[in-house]
Amino acid sequence: MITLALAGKPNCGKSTFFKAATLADVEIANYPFTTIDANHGVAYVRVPCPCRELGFECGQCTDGVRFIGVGLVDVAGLVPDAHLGKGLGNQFLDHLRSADAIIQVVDVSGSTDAEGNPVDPGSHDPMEDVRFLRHEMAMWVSGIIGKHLPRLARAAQGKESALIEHLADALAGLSISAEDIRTAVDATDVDLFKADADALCRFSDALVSINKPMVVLLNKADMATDEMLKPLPAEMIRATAAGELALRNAAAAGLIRYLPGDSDFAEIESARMTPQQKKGLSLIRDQLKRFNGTGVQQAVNHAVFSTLEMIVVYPVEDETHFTDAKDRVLPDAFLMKKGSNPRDLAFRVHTDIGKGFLHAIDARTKMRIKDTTELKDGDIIRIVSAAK
Ligand SMILES: Nc1nc2c(ncn2[C@@H]2O[C@H](COP(=O)(O)OP(=O)(O)O)[C@@H](O)[C@H]2O)c(=O)[nH]1
Ligand SMILES: [Mg+2]
Repeated sequence: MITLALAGKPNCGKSTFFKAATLADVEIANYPFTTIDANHGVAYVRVPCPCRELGFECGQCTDGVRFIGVGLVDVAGLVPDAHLGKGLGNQFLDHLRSADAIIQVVDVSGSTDAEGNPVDPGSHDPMEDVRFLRHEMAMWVSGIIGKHLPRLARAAQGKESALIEHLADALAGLSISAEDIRTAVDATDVDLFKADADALCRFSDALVSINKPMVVLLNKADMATDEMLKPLPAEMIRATAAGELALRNAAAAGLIRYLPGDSDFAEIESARMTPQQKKGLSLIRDQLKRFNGTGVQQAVNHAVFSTLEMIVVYPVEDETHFTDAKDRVLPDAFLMKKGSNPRDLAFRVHTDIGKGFLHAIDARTKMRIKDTTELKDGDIIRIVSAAK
């Protein structure tokens, strides 16, 4: 499963985001180090379900909206110099290992300092936090590489390709591949045999951005003025994790109708709401209008579809009725890397189906497609396999 990690300093709203996105019960409190262990949960990407476009109801989606699971890890707060063991130090960086991408949560209201302690709103520059996380990770990777490099360089006897292979073995625990290393070498022009500490940092920084791409979430935007937000890069997602959590709780309690990622909600039990609840919801509605949603769903979707370049593919066994053997309509939705082909899909369904792969059929056109055809987002595919 694709895994996203929530990283950032203490008190920026990671656990609030995690709880909202997973509806899991984790501690949320206004002091540093609330989350001591990484919390693993399941969040969802939101996509339009193909059943509506095809003119039927599949029974697997909510009003034509499909939610597909991705792993989410709530990494406990990182403070500057964590790579030197400050705060809870390397333990947190270790939690980032298996992540495919990182959602960096930033307190954009500027009401917490670099270590997450409450300060006057607007008195801390959020861009400082954006820079520090990348730096911490680069320094951490650089430390690991520096420890192994002299020995590996001797073993490689001047051959760069051998050194890259050895380094990939040493970094396998961080899910960094030889290909990632090669890309970082090419991007920085660093000679790994002669690299000094500076060059190694530069190289590590490139390696981290290739291997752990980041989406920046400007959280607590509800407490930030337009003037504070305006200068910040447009690709950074304006968000209110607390708003999303309140909406999901209200929806779970049956008070409102709201699907994660909606840009508005409908009140369905107005009579049951206290004046406070009404007021709270109305304030959240202002933020929904201001940012066209709470930013939580947008961040998960952005990480999966833009940053990681995934597509959604629907495998079926019967291309006429879009069903599986149990007559379930559009039973599965798989996230696959862009560039995947029908054979990759067959292996994803089952190793035996992959091994017995014969050909594939596009269920929309009922036409056979080549095993080398690149799958498109939203494709519905029947795999014909010798294995059944
Ligand atoms: N105003 C506002 N407060 C938030 C938001 N998200 C989280 N908070 C508050 O910030 C504090 C720290 O949140 P928490 O999720 O525990 O932060 P963590 O240490 O990064 O996990 C809590 O008091 C939250 O209620 C938000 O979007 N807006
Ligand atoms: Mg926390």
